[in-house]
Amino acid sequence: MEKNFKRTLVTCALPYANGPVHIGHLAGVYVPADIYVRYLRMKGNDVLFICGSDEHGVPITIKARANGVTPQDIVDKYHGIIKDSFLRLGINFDIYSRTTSEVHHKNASGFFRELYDKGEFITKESEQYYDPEAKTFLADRYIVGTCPKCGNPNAYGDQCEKCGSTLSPEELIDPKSKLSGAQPVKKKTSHWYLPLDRFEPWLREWILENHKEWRTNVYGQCKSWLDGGLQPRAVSRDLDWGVPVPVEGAEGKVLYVWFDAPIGYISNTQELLPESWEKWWKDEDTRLIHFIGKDNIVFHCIVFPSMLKARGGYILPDNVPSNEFLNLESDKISTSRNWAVWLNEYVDEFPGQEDTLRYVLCANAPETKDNDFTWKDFQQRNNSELVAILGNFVNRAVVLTQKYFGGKVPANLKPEAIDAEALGQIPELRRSLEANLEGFHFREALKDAMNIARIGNKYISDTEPWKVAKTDMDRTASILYTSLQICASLSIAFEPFTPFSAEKLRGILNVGLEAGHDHRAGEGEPTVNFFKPGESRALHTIPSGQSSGPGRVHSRFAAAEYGLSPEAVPEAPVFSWDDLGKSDLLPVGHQLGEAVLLFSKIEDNVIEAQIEKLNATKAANEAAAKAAEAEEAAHKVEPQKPEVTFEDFGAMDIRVAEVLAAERVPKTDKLLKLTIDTGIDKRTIVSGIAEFYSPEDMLGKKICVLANLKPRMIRGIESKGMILMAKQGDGTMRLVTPSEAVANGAVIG
Ligand code: B3M
Ligand code: ZN
Repeated sequence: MEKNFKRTLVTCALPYANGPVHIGHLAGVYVPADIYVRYLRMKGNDVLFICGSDEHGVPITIKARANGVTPQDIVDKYHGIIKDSFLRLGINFDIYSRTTSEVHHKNASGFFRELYDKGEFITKESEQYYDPEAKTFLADRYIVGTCPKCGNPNAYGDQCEKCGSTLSPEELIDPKSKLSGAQPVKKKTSHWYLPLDRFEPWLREWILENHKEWRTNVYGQCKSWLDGGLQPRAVSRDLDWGVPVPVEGAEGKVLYVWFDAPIGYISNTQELLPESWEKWWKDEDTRLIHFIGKDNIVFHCIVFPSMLKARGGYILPDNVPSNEFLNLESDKISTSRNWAVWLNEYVDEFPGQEDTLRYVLCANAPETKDNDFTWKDFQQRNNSELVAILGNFVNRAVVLTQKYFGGKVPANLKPEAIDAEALGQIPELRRSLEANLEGFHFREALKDAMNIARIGNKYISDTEPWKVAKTDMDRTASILYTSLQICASLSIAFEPFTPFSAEKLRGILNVGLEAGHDHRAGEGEPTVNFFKPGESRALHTIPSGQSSGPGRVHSRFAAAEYGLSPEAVPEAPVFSWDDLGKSDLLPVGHQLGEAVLLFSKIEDNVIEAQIEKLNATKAANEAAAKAAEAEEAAHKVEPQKPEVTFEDFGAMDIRVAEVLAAERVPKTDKLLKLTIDTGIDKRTIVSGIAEFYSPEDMLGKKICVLANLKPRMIRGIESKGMILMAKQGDGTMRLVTPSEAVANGAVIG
């Protein structure tokens, strides 16, 4: 059922603007999406690449409260950080906007209103927790209490982070509002629901029958949701942060964040292309692809499509590639535990090594199962793959050409079979690379690209031009000619994966690339990114109408743009994707650029510093966990003992007494010898309280004693009776003393 689409709309999950983006997000969503988009553009497809920040939702309001700032402050801060760091990693969205934008508020509001007017919603009244002091309804996250499963006193109304149980606020023991500390009360509230059950038969057919090609994890999740039966889902919330519900009498209610966020894809398209956005969302010839994380599957495959279907006239996703999770050093990535590699920190700490991260995250992408990121693996892949294979090969080919042929591509004077053999393997790898990219198998695709470099590296090692040069310059010329042709293919194949290095390589080879057109400049004629040979990134564009395929035409155009005469532009070839695998890409006599290193080695101390940073985080987390445990233990209460009779209790003679003298029992840590006045007599008691009280503390204290306990010899001292102590959950003990003046000998009971 392959359909020929005219254009492709690619969206990436909108990251929550309550923290920076980390490697888990990148590996799961943004790196693969960017690879895919770059590839399609190079193939000449018309692609629109949409993303933005998700700026509503309860976690943002909670973070704002915790920091004593407004939600707007939080989203302003993180939107800026996220946007900037994506750009610095070369994730080239056509637009990265935000759901607090005016366009989005209007659009999301309008979307709701349309469904409302069409009668697509049902309303339901329910009882929800309400904070009578703060006078507001409480989101589940705003209610804390004791977990009924594990006793954690700080469980949330939706989840216990200690034992991982999913909870509802009703289940919490002793629930409290996070806002005021007040005990929440149940109050009636009414909300709008999208009756997903109505869409179930249609969803079954659309997904289970017509999209069997979706990844097994995606298809499987959809199937289990559908098999479990769909329920109406609330699309509004009682909250003051979000898109207000555009209905009379809905004061204090906003759209549920998962209702408004996916509409953000449409809003951001509208913001970028106010005149022509509809063709991207309403024309059946547009292919829509959502790149998402696995925790977003239900929203993108079931809820959002139902919303679009209810609205009518919109296209639906053709595929929803979703990855599993990436772990960090064998531990789950966690924002709250700061267990992550943050993109904004990475781009600051590894300038010029953006591609290493892109490469490692793709090589290690959790496509079919959860995967682990380790700094050692990161170093290893950089040093023994990027540096030792790709970088080393290119460097040898170019440096030797500089050395023997003045940096000009030599003529193929003395070809041998091994040359054709090496070059002959590339077209097959290209086919595999394309099939893998088109099938969303990015790890495999990267292996294909890397295998081209392996072929080159092996070829140059086997042919040893540095030795041949001593005796046979004609043969040396052929070897370097062949090597440089492989380099030219690499400059094309690596553009989707490691765009900074691919561009550097084109500078070294002194060539250009047709990277396809984007829409960053907004409307109008699609344009072709022209990478001027040897010049740094992105540059200038020329109207696509004037581009007529690969060749030298483009450099002439560039010349004109730079005010040069076409003749002044050297014979610089400009490649397109279709050139990948050709064996005569670089013409004889073509002057190469400067031989700079493509990748640099990452030293042990750099990796150690990163591991050190994680260890510090781990230590801080452990200290915090310990403190929490101690706090919890202090509140732990022993279960009740078996029943006793009135008589059992009455048999005990408990009295108030006074400490007359106190000293340590020699050679013990725990024992105090006390002389006490019981009202009946003065006697000696040995008590194990020296850990908590010094002899001076005890002097003159009124205490309670069990007076008729059978005497015992302790360390050679006869102890007559026992002092009553209160033992706390953490094992510490405090004296039980009468709170008012009581005479010695007074009987307790
Ligand atoms: N912000 C959730 C997430 O980052 C959410 C994605 C929205 S996509 C419309 O997991
Ligand atoms: Zn729990």
